[in-house]
Amino acid sequence: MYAQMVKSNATQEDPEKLAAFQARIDAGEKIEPKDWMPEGYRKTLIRQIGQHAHSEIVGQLPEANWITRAPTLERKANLLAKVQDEAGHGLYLYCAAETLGVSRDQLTEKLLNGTMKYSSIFNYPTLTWADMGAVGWLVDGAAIMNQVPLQRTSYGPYARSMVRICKEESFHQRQGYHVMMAMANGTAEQKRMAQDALNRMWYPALMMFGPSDKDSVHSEQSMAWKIKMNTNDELRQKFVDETVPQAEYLGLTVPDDALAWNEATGHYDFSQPDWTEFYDVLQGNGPCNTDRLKARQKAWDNNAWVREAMLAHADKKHARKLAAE
Ligand code: FAQ
Repeated sequence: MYAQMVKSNATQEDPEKLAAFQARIDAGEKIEPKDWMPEGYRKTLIRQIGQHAHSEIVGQLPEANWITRAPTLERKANLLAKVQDEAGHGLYLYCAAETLGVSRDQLTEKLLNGTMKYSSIFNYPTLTWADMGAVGWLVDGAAIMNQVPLQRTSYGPYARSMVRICKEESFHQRQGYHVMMAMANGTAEQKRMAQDALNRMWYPALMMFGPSDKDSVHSEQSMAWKIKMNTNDELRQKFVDETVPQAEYLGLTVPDDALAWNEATGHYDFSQPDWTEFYDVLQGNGPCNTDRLKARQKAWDNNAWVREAMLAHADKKHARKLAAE
């Protein structure tokens, strides 16, 4: 429905401009902030980049929850650095969105009033230290799978922000896998915790790639505009193919009885996540939706004075400048 709306909006725009724009995309050129772009392209980017930014910021919460309980100083330093990186990713992405004419405040308001989403994965709880391993390994692993191709996306500021983000996500994935290696090779209880974390995170990680291609609303238009470089199912399959051998190396079992290597396709066959659960989480009914939004609202309210002080300072500076002219 949204894809149809985007298309019909686009047809109201100058067909020559639209054709020239599409030709630039097809030729692999980057679109920059001051270039002409169809309104649907701008809106789609704001939606995707904004949701991505919100995910990075909300995504700090499940891991921040464990910083004070990390088992060693080294693990604490790694986790702290990772969580700080996620804040940085959010900022690069909000900046990229700002180049499209939307402010960070406007995007935050939409997050808080529920009109903008963030990734479903962050509505699941992190119950044990092993979850810090599973989040790094699986959640950052899925994020990288999605984001590496986005380094070639057609919008310049988005593509450039992805380059740095991907470098840092690789460290995140490695540190998560390192935690999983220690747990999986530790005591029987640690191995049990590692398996339990994999059991709980596997399907939510698969959901991160979005609904199956037949149900994806935006993929077709977003791929034509190179805002997305792959379909949701392509990336999900790639993730499964790369992650299953990593689970085997850990001596852990992926919680899917139907998982099997398929010689004919050269890929793993696997079970789809429960899509009813996915849409339920998107509707706000996941285990942690309320807590996550409450935490963001609290941070927004508590930091109001900082925004006001900055604005007052900017207003004063502006008034002084005007008086001097
Ligand atoms: N969660 O038509 P499609 C990270 C929505 S990585 C929530 O297929 P699209 C790093 C979708 O928005 C996580 N909503 O949509 C980190 C649309 O609804 P709308 C963030 C989802 O956009 C790690 C509807 O369903 N990564 O945070 C989800 O073409 C560890 C229909 O779906 C990105 O955002 C979902 N999983 O494809 C941080 C990457 N899936 O907007 C901290 C960039 C779909 O019409 C710790 N984004 N929906 O109301 C993308 O590549 C795309 O936006 C997809 C969705 C693939 C997520």
